[in-house]
Amino acid sequence: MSYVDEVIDLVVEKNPAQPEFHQAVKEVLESLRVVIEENEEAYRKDALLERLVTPERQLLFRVPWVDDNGQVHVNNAFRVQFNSAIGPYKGGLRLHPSVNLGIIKFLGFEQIFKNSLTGLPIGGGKGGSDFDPKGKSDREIMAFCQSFMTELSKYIGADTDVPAGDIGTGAREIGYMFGQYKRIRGVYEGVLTGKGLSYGGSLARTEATGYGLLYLTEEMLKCNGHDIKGKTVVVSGSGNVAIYAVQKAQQLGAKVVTVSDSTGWVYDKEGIDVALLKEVKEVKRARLTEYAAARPSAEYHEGRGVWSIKCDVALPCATQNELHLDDAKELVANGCIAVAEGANMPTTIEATEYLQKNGVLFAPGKAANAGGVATSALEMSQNSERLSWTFEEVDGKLKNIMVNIFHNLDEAAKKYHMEGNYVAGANIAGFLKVADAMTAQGIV
Ligand code: NDP
Ligand code: 2IT
Repeated sequence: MSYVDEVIDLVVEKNPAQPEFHQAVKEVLESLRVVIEENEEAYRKDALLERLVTPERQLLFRVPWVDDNGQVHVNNAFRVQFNSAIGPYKGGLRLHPSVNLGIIKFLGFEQIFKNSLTGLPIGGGKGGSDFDPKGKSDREIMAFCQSFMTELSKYIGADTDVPAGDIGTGAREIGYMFGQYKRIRGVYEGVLTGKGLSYGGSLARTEATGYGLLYLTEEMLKCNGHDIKGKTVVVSGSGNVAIYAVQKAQQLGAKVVTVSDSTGWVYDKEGIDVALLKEVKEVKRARLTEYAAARPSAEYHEGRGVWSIKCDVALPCATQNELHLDDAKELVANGCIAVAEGANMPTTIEATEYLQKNGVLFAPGKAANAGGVATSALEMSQNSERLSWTFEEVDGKLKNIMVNIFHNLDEAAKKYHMEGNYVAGANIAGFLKVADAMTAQGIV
């Protein structure tokens, strides 16, 4: 049996009931086959793949907190420190009821390659909790964040592990966590990114993932003879990534006609009104029904349906496995030319293969959404030198990073005779740097 198949089987056997983790490992290892086969003897001897798929450290802890009625709740929390070959662990914290160890491991595994692709010195990690921030008061959110950080603070630090936001964790949560870390550890350092601007945050971090997604999409389209200008775009999600993807797409001259949340979706034939979307989602923390109620050109639909709208470009920006094979078929039938993943692993393996087989340009999340973590690394640099750069400076570096990422994928795919297969390109380019660093550092 080939080394790749052996390790995939091992992962499935040793990590039962973690389907998302299996999926992420399969997707990466399958596309590394050619590279692994070239070096099979050396990699096997060093158990390089077994080490790559096994986190360096996994922290599981309980988070007790008190609600506004005096009732105590207990949540499960996780921090998976996956791989530190090229830098301190770096990756977000997800707060969502669906969070479990398998979800955090899939995200942490993806993060290794994504962080490598940025070209910056950051290793892979991820964390979070099954806490549901929806409907909680500010005091309840603070109580949870403080209790969570009371335990997490023992394991992180500006040079060891630097968490950030993800689903359910935004500026408010990062603020409460930073305050508690500083209080417990007594150190003022860049231990978290996505901080507020008044206490060490970076300009353009809020916008970075969505903007970066569009910079990469623009470059991918350009290199394939298309222009983002004038294109019709469908976006899923309406959180941090989706909002700034909509904004940048519009700035580049595209028309974005959809957004969604976990209960429904909006089709706005006039194009999404970003100011209204921000008011509904960032200020009021309300549902999309409020957007539709305030906007005569918008239709609201319950359930899912974004991918049924005719478009040129589709940008899944909500969550994992939200774009299925049937959706891919509908996109192709409607003439979609490009899909770029703002979320982590939003497209199922079958849907990805269908899109690629049918000539749709496909940019995987670990490349397309790397602008968020790349800008987090820029926040770390600013914290280290105790300076803040201007918005234009950060945004300019972000754009360069995204354009470079695209060319690195493109070249890696060409080098291994898979031209246009950006999934393989991303996995290969991300892997080679990590494998080289792991090999150089010996058996650790
Ligand atoms: P937010 O919490 O800001 O927004 C998440 C959005 O996705 C909301 O609209 C939410 O709807 C929707 N959503 C979440 N879970 C589900 C679900 N199970 N089913 C349907 N809709 C869902 O998160 P972000 O925008 O930060 O993250 C979105 C994606 O982007 C995630 O995959 C994340 O890992 C990824 N990502 C984020 C980065 C960042 O910098 N923030 C960087 C790189 C990737 P509702 O409000 O109803 O729950
Ligand atoms: O998935 C991701 O890359 C993030 N949630 C951002 C991580 C970070 O450290 O900024």
